[in-house]
Formats: sequence, C-alpha cells, structure tokens
Amino acid sequence: MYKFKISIAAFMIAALPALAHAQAAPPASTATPNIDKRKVEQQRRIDQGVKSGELTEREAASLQKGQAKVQRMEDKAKSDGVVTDKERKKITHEQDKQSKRIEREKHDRQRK
Ligand SMILES: [Ca+2]
Repeated sequence: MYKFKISIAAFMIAALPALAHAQAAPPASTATPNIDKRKVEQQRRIDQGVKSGELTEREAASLQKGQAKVQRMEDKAKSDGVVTDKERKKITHEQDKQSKRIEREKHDRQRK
C-alpha cells in the first residue's frame, strides 16, 4: 500500500507540468476550430447580405436566430468539458441547415 501511494505521488508530480500546460492553452477536448470558422463565415455572409440589400431586416433577424441556436448548441456541448464527435456532428449538421437558409434568403429576390 505504501509503495502504491508513492507511485501515485510520483505520477502526480510528473503530471503537473502537463496540467499547467493544459490550463494555459484551450483544452483540445472543447476546441471547435471548424465550427468556429464556419460561424464567422456565416455571420459575414449575413452582414454582407444586409449591406447589399439581399437580406431584409426581417430575414436577417431570422437568420441571426439560427446563428444563436448554433451558439447555444455549442455552449451546451462544451458545458461538460468535452465536445464529443456526436456533438460535433450535430452542430455541423445545424450549421449546414443554417448555411442553406442564408443561401435561400439571399436569393429569393425579396429585397424589402
Ligand atoms: Ca459535451
């Protein structure tokens, strides 16, 4: 038992630098670089659509709600400290849906 305790202590000491490092950088388990990139890109498309007049205020507001939904899904997925593959797929699927909505609203010739 004594030996066992020693080895645990040794492990903890050995693991300390790794833990410190994990706290400094965002933990990979909740990193969602592709989702974040698409979020920025979709926001840019919505903003651009408002500027060009392709999107009405109402359409933009509705699309903005879609973006908020994606954000809520992402926050929820991250809340337990791990974004699983399943959660990633779900969020990505929602982003696919939102992307198509943006595309549709920008080309429905509704400008008022
Ligand atoms: Ca999760």
